[in-house]
Amino acid sequence: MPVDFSGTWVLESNDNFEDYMKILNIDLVTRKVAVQLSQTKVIIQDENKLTIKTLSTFRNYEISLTIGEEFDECTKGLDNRKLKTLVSWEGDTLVCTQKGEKANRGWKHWIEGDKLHMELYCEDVVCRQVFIRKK
Ligand code: ECB
Repeated sequence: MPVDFSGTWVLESNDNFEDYMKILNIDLVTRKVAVQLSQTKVIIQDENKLTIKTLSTFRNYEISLTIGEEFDECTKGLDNRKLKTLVSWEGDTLVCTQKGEKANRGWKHWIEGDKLHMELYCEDVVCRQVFIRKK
């Protein structure tokens, strides 16, 4: 296990989230609500098993997976698409590819100090999120 992402992480900055939602065809009213939200990531990492909960006052989203094994993801409550998802290690970075209707879709997570970094990408759009570890 290169790095342990386990913990509770609170959103500190959310760069370009609006364009990420647009490229996923999220409607205007939902975007206006979602862009204002604080998000909290609760991550449980146990060997090669990973649970990531993304929590907010509006909607929650949770995935559980085995690193290195492709699985079926349905982004229920987000853009409601079906994906073939694979999460792997690239050094100390967790890299996710989400194969489906949208090209070049995925995300990356890495840790710098007490910050959890995330890049969410789809087609030519990149959203950058930074979370701070909750004590
Ligand atoms: C779940 C909190 C955000 C709720 C936003 C509600 C509506 C917006 C609809 C779609 C926007 C697309 C994504 C929302 C952004 C973050 C949610 C999880 C993104 C993700 O794939 O996180 C991975 C990696 O941490 C784990 O699922």
